[in-house]
Amino acid sequence: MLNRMHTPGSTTATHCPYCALQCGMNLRPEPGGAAVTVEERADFPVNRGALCGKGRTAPAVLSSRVRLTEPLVRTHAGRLEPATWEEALDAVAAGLARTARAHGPDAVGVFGGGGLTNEKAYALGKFARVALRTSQIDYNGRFCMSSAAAAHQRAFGLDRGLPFPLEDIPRTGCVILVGSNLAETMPPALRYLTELKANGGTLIVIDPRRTRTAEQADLHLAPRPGTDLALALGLLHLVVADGRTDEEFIAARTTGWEEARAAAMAHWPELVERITGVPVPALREAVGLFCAPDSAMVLTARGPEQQSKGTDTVGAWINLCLATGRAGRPLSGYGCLTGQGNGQGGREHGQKADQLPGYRKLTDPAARAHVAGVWGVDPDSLPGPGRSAYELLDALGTDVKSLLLMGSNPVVSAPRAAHIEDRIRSLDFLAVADVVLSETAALADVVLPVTQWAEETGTTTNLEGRVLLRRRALTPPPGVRSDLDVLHGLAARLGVEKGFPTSPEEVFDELRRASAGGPADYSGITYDRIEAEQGVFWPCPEGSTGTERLFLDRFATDDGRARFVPVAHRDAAEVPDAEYPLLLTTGRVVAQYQSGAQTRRVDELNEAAPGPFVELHPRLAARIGAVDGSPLAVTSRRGRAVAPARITDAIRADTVFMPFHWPGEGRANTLTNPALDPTSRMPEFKICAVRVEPVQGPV
Ligand SMILES: Nc1nc2c(c(=O)[nH]1)N[C@H]1C(S)=C(S)[C@@H](COP(=O)(O)OP(=O)(O)OC[C@H]3O[C@@H](n4cnc5c(=O)[nH]c(N)nc54)[C@H](O)[C@@H]3O)O[C@H]1N2
Ligand SMILES: Nc1nc2c(c(=O)[nH]1)N[C@H]1C(S)=C(S)[C@@H](COP(=O)(O)OP(=O)(O)OC[C@H]3O[C@@H](n4cnc5c(=O)[nH]c(N)nc54)[C@H](O)[C@@H]3O)O[C@H]1N2
Ligand code: SF4
Ligand SMILES: [Mo]
Repeated sequence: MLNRMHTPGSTTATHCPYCALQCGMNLRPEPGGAAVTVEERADFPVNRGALCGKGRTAPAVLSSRVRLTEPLVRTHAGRLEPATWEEALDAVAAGLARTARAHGPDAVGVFGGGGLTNEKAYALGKFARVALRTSQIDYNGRFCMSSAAAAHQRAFGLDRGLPFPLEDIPRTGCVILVGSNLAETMPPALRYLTELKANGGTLIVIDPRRTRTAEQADLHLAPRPGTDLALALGLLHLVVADGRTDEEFIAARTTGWEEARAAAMAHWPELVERITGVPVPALREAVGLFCAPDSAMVLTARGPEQQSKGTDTVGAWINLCLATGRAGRPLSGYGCLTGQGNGQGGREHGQKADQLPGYRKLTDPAARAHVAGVWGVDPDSLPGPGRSAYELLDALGTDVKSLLLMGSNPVVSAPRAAHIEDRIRSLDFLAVADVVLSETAALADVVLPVTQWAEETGTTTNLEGRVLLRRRALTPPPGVRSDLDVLHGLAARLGVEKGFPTSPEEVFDELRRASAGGPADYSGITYDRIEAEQGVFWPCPEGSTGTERLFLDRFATDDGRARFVPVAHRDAAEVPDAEYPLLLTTGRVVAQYQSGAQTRRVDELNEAAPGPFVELHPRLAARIGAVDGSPLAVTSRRGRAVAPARITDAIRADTVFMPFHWPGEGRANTLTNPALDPTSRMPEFKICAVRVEPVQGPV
């Protein structure tokens, strides 16, 4: 085993705490050793030294001015006051145990996050099932890529975001990028698209807004939000009508084509134009660009996925790839750009409601037996599947009376957030482990201050399925402990003395055994190998060198064939009407991250993106009398938000856009619709019906 302690004064090679690109960076300790500065790490292939502003400024959140450095416990007077770790952990264990005693184990909930390392996500899932014996665990990844995950499973029998490394992108012939604004959400990855174009490849971007990403496109289609399913079906219709299907591939490598073809043929181009607002000639142009070269890719992100039909929508894009033979072949395929730092690994190791480590199913008796064996418990003692994230949050205060939360800030990021905030306030007991006093942590009975990325070691799995090692570069302040320490301390207090080690590498070794033989097999991956090889791609069974490219010989289904799924367009859960005549869509800006809990504490990022706004088209602005910079009220069936107008012709005139990074009156999620996709249970963050009007007088 390599010595993973850093040498004082030397730099440590590690990864950014934020998004799924997991850019490599070097951290250099400042004199005195209490802080670090970020330096370029040119040898890491994904970003080759490039970083966005969030990554560059990430050390600001390590400084004690903005972070939590001691546990807080709510007093009888209702205030959060400093406490010792013993007092805080005792209070959490007592709070959770009290609920379980009075109402049964399923009255205790656990909510995790896709930013947690693999080790933490694994330990949290085990803690829920073994120490709390609750089925009620889910995580914010449900809000992120769950529709793509479900569609992946359905079509390919396996869910890894990208089936190929990013380095393949510049060498394919055409990329269709659906609802991804990666110029803002993964800036260093824009290089792959510029290189694609330099190599003669073409880029099609599908987004209701002309984003910085769309500006790079050879062809930009701007459909009405919520109509991507019709758009994909319309393209497939044209592919069939023009005789551009790959019959040999369909016959050799797929099943279910006849039904999927029939479903697509019901979506003729003029109908699709009417639904999407994209003119037929533009549809034809897209088909021409996609089908002309020998290879092509479709990449989706949250635009088409965060819909109440996200799974079917991604399924339609996969059908297009399969029908044209653009899957399971070099430089071709469908991929999903995952979002959070460990958006991929966080969905593999058991913090999801229906899942055991290694992407095993909680309902599969063989999976239960294997994992129970590793955990040293009776398989029958493992609970069954629980509720999905929104359903779990919605049940707080009624069926679920106490909650342990690690790695999410739902008061800002959950759909229908005012209602969820009420639910959280109605809990008997809330414990939050965080690095800062987030809006959700501020409501807790106990707040546990934890170590951060640069202060601890652990693995993440980036959007390519590449397992990476974050290394400890800095000694944490004395008052904080790691999430693994927290789970160890709580388990012991709940009577489970063994099985929750605090060493990340020990947890990883157990995760390897628990995942062995499962779909996401990590058993052949070690910290030493990751260090030596710039990451290892899963699946990686013992003795394997890892799998950079999936599906080249066979898909991961029982018969090795990809499955077409027949899908048909349907409306969003809410469509505009006389009272709410416009569509609201939501998303991100480059300088803020997620609920903003971390990035809103960095001066440089706040200067670049100081607050919420409502993006709207000049025609709409003229119609309602909106003035650039003046406050607009946006009202949906869930509530009302107020933020300044930002007038731009880069958005459709029937749609307004708000970023979701801020709490308070500009909170976009006050408005959003929690209508769920029936398969993935993804809420419809990207579409709801609203009314927009200038605010008269003082706000
Ligand atoms: N700066 C920054 N970067 C981030 C994050 C962050 O918060 N800030 N978060 C990370 C995470 S967790 C994630 S999940 C990723 C998300 O990365 P992206 O998916 O790129 O981000 P979004 O802005 O949510 O959505 C992308 C685009 O979808 C478009 N869109 C809206 N509605 C529709 C629709 O109906 N159809 C289509 N086709 N497009 C639509 C929006 O206009 C937007 O430009 O970013 C990661 N990177
Ligand atoms: N309207 C709208 N809403 C959305 C979206 C959208 O596009 N539109 N996107 C959705 C998506 S894709 C996502 S991923 C979610 C994200 O939204 P959230 O789930 O709220 O994610 P973050 O803001 O990253 O919250 C992470 C919290 O955990 C803390 N934290 C960071 N690292 C650690 C750690 O190692 N341990 C512990 N214990 N805590 C840590 C951070 O300080 C922060 O408070 O938002 C969703 N909400
Ligand atoms: S692109 Fe993502 S991983 Fe890279 S520096 Fe920015 S936030 Fe960090
Ligand atoms: Mo996400």
